[in-house]
Amino acid sequence: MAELKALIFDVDGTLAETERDAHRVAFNDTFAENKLDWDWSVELYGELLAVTGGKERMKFYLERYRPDFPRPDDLDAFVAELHKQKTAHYTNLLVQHPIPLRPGVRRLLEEARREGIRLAIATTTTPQNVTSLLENSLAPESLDWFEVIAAGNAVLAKKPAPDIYHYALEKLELPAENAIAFEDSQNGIRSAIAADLSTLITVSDYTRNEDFSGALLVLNHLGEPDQPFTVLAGEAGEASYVDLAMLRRLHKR
Ligand code: XBP
Ligand code: MG
Repeated sequence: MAELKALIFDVDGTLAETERDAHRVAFNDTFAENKLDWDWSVELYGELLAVTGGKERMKFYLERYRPDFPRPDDLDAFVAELHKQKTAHYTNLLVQHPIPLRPGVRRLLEEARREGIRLAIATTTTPQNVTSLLENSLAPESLDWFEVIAAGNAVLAKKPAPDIYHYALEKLELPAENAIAFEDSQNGIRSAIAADLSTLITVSDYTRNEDFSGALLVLNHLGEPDQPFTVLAGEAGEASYVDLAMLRRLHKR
């Protein structure tokens, strides 16, 4: 069996619960500022998350929910400008109100660093958003903890396409069998599995009822010594929090 050499993390929903109180709020602030009568409720946003990527999500919203909205001549440019503003709102928001990392994330990243396990990120979100989350919620220099940050438009086809994971593996110069992916959503696991990666799921607020067939394990979170995880699907053995020893055991199976 191949050795475990790298951990590849999704960002939104996996490292932190960023969707409802950060991405969604940044979209709504942008819409209000542009005097658009678009207001994404917590519930509607859950439906819009079916489409990954902020620009793609806005276009999906117009198609699905707003046939009445008069389309500008250049819709792509219009959406791109809104998205630029949304990114500015989002990154400011994370400075003003840092979103905490999910249980076990910091501990596992720190253990991986101590043990020489390589770290990477594979996400749909914009690179500035990753930087802002890491700097404000992990550590000011923590961007350097990751050898590869595969994000946003680095690839043409976003998740659930495998492209962003292929890209991350290519940059790591590793075959998929040497890594484990961490995801929180069905789009995410579809992307990782299509790139042949073993995938551990920690469900998030918006994704707990999604289909995670093919996951190595489905947990409520990574757990801490004083905050055990709950197993939602799969076999975790005796462990009550995810550490490298447990990941190596899972990876061997
Ligand atoms: C995350 C996303 C992102 C963010 C918005 O998906 O879908 O689109 O909601 O980011 P995943 P941008 O966790 O699967 O990577 O607005 O920067 O596109
Ligand atoms: Mg995610």
